[in-house]
Amino acid sequence: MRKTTLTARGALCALGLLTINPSSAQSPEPDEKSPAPPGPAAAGETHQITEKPEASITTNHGIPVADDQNSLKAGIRGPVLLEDFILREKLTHFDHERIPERIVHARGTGAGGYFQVYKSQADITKAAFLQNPDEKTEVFVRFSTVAGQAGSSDTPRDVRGFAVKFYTKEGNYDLVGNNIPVFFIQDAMKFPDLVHAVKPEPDRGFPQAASAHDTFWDFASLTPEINHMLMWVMSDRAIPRSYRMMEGFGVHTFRLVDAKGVSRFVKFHWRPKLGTQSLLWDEAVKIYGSDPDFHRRDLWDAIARGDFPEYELGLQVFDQETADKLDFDILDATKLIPEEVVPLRMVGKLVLNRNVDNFFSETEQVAFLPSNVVPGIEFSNDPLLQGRLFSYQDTQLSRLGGPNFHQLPVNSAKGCPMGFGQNFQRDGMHQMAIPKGRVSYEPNSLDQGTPRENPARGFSSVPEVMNGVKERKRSETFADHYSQARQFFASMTEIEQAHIISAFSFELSKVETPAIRLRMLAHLANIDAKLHDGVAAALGMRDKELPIQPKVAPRDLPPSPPLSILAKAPKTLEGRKIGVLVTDGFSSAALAKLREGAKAAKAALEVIAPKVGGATDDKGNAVPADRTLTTAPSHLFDTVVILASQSGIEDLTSQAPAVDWVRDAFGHLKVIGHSTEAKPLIDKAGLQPDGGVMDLSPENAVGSYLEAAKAGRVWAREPAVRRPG
Ligand code: HDE
Repeated sequence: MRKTTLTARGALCALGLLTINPSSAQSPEPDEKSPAPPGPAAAGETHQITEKPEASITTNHGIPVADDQNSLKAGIRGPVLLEDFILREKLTHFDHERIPERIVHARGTGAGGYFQVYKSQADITKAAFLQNPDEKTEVFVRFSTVAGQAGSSDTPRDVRGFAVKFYTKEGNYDLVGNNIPVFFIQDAMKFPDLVHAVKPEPDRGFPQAASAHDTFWDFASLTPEINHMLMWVMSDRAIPRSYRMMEGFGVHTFRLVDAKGVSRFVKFHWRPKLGTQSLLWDEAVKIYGSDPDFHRRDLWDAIARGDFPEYELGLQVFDQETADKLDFDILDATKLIPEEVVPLRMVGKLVLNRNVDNFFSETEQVAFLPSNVVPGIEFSNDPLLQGRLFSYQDTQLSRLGGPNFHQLPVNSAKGCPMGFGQNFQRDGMHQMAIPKGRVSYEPNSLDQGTPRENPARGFSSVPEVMNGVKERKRSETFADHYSQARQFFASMTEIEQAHIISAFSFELSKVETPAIRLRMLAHLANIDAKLHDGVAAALGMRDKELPIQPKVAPRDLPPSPPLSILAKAPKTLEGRKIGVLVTDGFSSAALAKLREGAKAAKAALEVIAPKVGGATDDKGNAVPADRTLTTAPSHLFDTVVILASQSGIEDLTSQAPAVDWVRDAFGHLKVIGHSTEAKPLIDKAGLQPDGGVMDLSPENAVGSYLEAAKAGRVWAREPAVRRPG
């Protein structure tokens, strides 16, 4: 039965506030056990009535509503009366239910949880939430795609947002990052152009959630600083398997300041406990259609079943001397500091253990502001970051309708006693607080109880000498646009390199203007010959481009293995999903062994049957299905099993969805387990079984299958099913 969220009217009136409190839910709802009583309006209709005043539906002004089904009319078949304030209020509120979606990162999903530091970080920062390992700081996290509108799908090729709001004792700290450690551009001045280029083209309104179109690549090909980021976006990082299996990065260089006022530079990293894993492009495309909510469902389901996603916070802390030795500028957001140069210090864990109660109130209304920092954390002069410090506050004014958006529950500083903030700012749209007294200014002598400045604990910026010529220019130290792009490609495994070549080829094949494709090929030639030649061959446009002369000649930097996902992929099924396709008469013993193994490996297992009612096993037991063949294609699972019986296999082999199910699983490089009886389906799909296709009938075969599945995809199969390009 659905949870009701009606608030007791008495409490509502007494507080004068609309506190939505599920635990006070009293309104009866119909379910199979308690059918709703017939209402007064029309015999035979079912709706819900109550005689308890505290359970009444009311208007927004607290007036109880007698009939929520019918409008007030002049004559039963006559026109509706303007007098009907109940109808007018209901429609007016509905008409204004939507707020503007985010200009970027419109599609996302959120969850609550906590952050806990492993041990005091007092040697590098005075930030209160990084001191006490016994203390948990409440957080709200929102993951997102960037380009698509709020109703788009979860799995396009795109950057993912990874925004964390820490409700600390010293106010809210927002670490508003992405799953990629560098960015497209170096200066905030170019952000509107970048976003206009990637969003649907303005005349036609498409494509949705896709960079594979002319305006994006036109802009990209004319913006050399974008090249490093393009390598990441064309890599598997841009198609994560799950928000639970994705790294996060603060991108910019920030500063940490300790209690003595010593400041050091820092880069922020999030590392998922489940390891980093990506989809294959063909999977991502198919998931786009079969489950557009793939990532938000995955996060919701994991939290709901108690598998709380966890991430470690890692810091790269370095001083000015180290910064001076680097061959790039730490203020340039298109560059990263390899872990070999400045290693990560793992300082604490983030645990997501709460699904939201209401998507709109929390996930939609949350407002992240990179300008929200607490004492002990400060900004660098990165010009991209500096622009962000303005933009986020500004965008909330139109998105959330005024200057009091910080009072929305999800945005309020709930970690500290001040909640809504404590100062002399007043009034404005949607003011929820009722400040008392005569004094709304400072300094004042009329009310000694009003708040005062706090030089000891208050936020103060670390002193920094500033002198320079006022000029609108890009620093020469930002000019090397190719070396780290080349380093990224060189750090990938062969498989990952092939995927990057395929992604460029796919995207550029969708570009209609040949000159744009040629300009991009010229950039790729500056990055890596293998990359260039692979893409040029796939486009069929070899040797036609004019060279682009880099301002700074690209250098060969040493490969950095942590940049590769596959090089550090964990061998585990934890948090992954096994899909088991069954037919009537399937082996109950095999399913039991699979369930046991899945449990031990902390994997989820779903039973898929041709019909939603389930199937009957070889012992005559009815086994319910979690999903059906058509609602659960194999691309929704990490590994699959076909437990068909002799009598059931004939039906499966005659159905295209079943043949596609196994063919796709093979094409997506999954480990496939099957009963001996299921072999005809593999033959029908025309597959050449390899070591990743395993008969589960022999003794111990289920154990071997689970071990093989822990290794992830059967990468050795890829050259046989797909070539780069
Ligand atoms: Fe954002 N960005 N951004 N961005 N960004 C927004 O803020 C902006 C940048 C990021 O889940 C907007 O509240 C500018 C880098 C995330 O609610 C907007 C510039 C990084 C989210 C905005 C950048 C990000 C946003 C849209 C260049 C990674 C979603 C709605 C100067 C470090 C937060 C909103 C959420 C959202 C502006 C560049 C991450 C328009 C001007 C770099 C994760 O204010």
